[in-house]
Amino acid sequence: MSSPLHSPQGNWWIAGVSVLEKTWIRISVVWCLLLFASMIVWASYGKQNQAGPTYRVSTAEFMQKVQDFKKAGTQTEDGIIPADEHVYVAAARFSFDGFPVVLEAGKQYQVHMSSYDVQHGLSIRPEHALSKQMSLQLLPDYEWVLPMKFDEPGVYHVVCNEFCGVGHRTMHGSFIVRR
Ligand SMILES: [Cu+2]
Repeated sequence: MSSPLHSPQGNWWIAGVSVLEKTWIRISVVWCLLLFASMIVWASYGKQNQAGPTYRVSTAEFMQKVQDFKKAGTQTEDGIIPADEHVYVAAARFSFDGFPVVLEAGKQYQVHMSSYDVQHGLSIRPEHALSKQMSLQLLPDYEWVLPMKFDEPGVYHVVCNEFCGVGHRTMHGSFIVRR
């Protein structure tokens, strides 16, 4: 009787592989190949894929864009940014720039994002459903333009989800979505 508590006897290392073990190896190889092939399907049809183009941009250039966005006064009388408008937000150690952003529910916006220094995260969580979360990564020198639409009005908290230093936990922003 073989037990893991006792040393195996004889030339156990050249004993043939059992049929059961061979079958499981075959099944796992086929499964690996299937998953590998389905990456092509996910990449083509998956809804989880990153959307929107990314451009090279210098930190100074993007800082200017965010400042221009904040100064532009594109908000309507009730403080809401009109649909299809371009929104510029950035992350830096240890705060976000450009927030709070007031948008209209159900309308699409082109959100331009970047970082002024190191890699940061940008997680968006609705206050009314904190278990829902969208997590993005922001990189310095890249301007990422992502079309965004918030279906329901409310406050959507923005936090950094990429540890970026001692003040990481103080990084907050918000999208305020109104009807
Ligand atoms: Cu951070």
